[in-house]
Amino acid sequence: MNKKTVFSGVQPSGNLTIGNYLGAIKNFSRLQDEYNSIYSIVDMHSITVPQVPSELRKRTYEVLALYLATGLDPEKSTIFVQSHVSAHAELCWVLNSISYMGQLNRMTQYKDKSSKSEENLNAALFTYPVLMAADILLYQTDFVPVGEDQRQHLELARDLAIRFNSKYSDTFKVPDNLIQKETGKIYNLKNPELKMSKSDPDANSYILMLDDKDTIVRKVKRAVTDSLANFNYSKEQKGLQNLINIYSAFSGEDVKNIVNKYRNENYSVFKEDLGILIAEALKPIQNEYDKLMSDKGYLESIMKEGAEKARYLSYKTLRKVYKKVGFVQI
Ligand code: AQP
Repeated sequence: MNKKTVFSGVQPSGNLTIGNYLGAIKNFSRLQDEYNSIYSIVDMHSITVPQVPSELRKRTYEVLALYLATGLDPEKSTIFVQSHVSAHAELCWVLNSISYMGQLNRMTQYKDKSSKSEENLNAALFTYPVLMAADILLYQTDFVPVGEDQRQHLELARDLAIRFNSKYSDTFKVPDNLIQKETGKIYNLKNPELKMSKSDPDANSYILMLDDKDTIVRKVKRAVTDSLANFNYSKEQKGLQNLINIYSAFSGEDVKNIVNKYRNENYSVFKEDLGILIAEALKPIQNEYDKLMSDKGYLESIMKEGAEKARYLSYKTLRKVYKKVGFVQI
C-alpha cells in the first residue's frame, strides 16, 4: 500500500505543444496506477511573464480538459489548480528565506526569459524555482516527471529540501526527476538548437496538441532539416534527429526501425508520414477535449474536488514546517 508519490505541473501560459505532451503530460496517465499521483495546473507560475487575465482563465480550463483527455483519471490522481491551494505560496515564502540569490541568479530559464523583455524582469520570475520547489516538497514527492528544461529547477528543489532538513531536522522527502531520454527535450521545428516552446512568437516552430491535421502536416513539411540527403539518426543532423524522435514517440517504433524504413526515401516522404502520424495520434485526444470543454460545470467540479484533496495533503506538511521554523500554533 506504500505507493511512492509523483508530482508535476504545467503552466496555462499558452496552448500546449507536443513538447509539453511528449516531455511531460503523456507520462502522467501512465504513472497514475503505480504511484500516488498529484498533477497541478500551475497558474501562479504563469504570471511570472505578462498574461491577459481572460486568456489565463480560459487556458486553465483548457489544460485541465487536456489532462483528462490524455487519460488522467480524477479517481486515481489528485488534479488541481495551484492558486486554489494557498499552501504553495506560503511554503514558497519560507523557502525563500533559505534560498541564495547567487543560486537563483544562475537559473538558465530566468536568464533566458528575463533577457527577452524588460517586463519579465520581475521578482516573481526570479523566485519561480522556489515556488516550484514548494509545489514539489509540499506533497513529500518521490519523483517528478518533467522535461529536460526543468532539470536545474529540480536540483534546486533537492538542495532546498536538504538545506531545510539539516537546518531544522528531517521534514521533506528529497525528490528525484523522471526525465525521458528521447522525449525529455523536443526541439523547435524552425531552429533545432532551441527547445520547442508554447510561447515562441513563430507558430511554425511548434505543433500544438490542438492543431488540425492540415496545419500539422504543413508544419512538419516546413520543419528545418539539412541538405545532406542522408536519412540518418545523428547529432550532426539535429533537425532530422528531432523529427525521428517525435516519430518514435508517437508510433512506439524504435529509432533503428524508422531509419531502416526511410533510409532510401526522400526526407519529404518521411515528413508526410510523420505529419499524418501525429495528427492521427492527437485526434482522439482532441475529440475528448472538445466534449470536456463543452461541460464547464464538470471541469469545475474536478477542480473543487482536487483542491480539497491537495489542501488536505499540503497542509499536513505546511503545519510541520511552520512549527519547525518557530511560528506560534493556535
Ligand atoms: N520542448 C519540450 N520538450 C520536452 N518537454 C517539454 N516541456 C516543455 N517544453 C518541452 C515540459 O512540459 C512541462 C510543462 O512545461 P511548463 O508549462 O511548465 O513550461 P515550460 O517548461 O517553460 O514549457 P514551455 O512550453 O517552454 O512554456 P513557456 O513557453 O510558457 O515557457 C514541463 O515538464 C516541461 O519540462
